[in-house]
Amino acid sequence: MDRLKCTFESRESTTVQPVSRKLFNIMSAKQSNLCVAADVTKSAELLSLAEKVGPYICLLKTHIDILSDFSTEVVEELKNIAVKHNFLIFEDRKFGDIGNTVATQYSGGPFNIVDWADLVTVHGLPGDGVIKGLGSCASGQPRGCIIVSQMSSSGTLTSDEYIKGCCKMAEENAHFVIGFVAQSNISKDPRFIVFTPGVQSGCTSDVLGQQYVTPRAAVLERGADVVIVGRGITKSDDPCSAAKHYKEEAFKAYQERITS
Ligand code: 5FU
Repeated sequence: MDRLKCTFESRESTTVQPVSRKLFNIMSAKQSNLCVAADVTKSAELLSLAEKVGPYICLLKTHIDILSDFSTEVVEELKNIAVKHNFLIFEDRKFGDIGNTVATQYSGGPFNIVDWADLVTVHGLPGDGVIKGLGSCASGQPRGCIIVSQMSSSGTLTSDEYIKGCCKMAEENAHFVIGFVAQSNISKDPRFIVFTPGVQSGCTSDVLGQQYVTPRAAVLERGADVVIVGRGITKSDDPCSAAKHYKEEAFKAYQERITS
């Protein structure tokens, strides 16, 4: 079974990983493969954005450490909004240290990420101790991670060998790894979900090395399952309509892909 040709619905039954299953289910039910990168710096902005884009997304991605006024209340409120609009929460923490350190970062500190984020990102660089460390904190809650295998930024150091290593790590730790952040079709395995950031229509880069492709190119040319859109939505005059537009574009491209 080639990942690119399977429906999200059919892929749900290829895995027992609880967060993957839930995400496939949401993507099919909401007809959305859009993740919004909610890169805002105030809690009120984060909650207001989540309410506006909630109906159109399968996932909301946070960088919780950029909030200048973080409190446990904001994540409680975010969890309520996620339940209300049926999306998952994804903290893009990019854990990249030894297992023991990431375990304490995940389940402690000011953010206690394991308590509220369904998904987090990890770098493959440390080896699979990073995954085992995070997995040791989940204590029965449905949690998972995504391996950052390729980045969207110019000059990224992710060689082919590195990417292969990340894929092997995912296969060997499929109870906790649900997929990859990638810019190309790095895995045919229908269990794994490919998330592609660096997506925006009508803009090809920013001034700090970010590189963009359109949602259509991400899904049809690069093999994205989920497109991650940040400023294309958050900086738009109307984030709600922008989210609706990206949702429709990305899902249409996915439908074309599975039927072509
Ligand atoms: F792993 C990656 C990557 O390779 N590129 C990214 O851009 C993650 N990102 C994140 O996606 C980045 O940290 C932002 O949160 C988001 C992209 O935001 P933009 O505003 O659409 O450029």
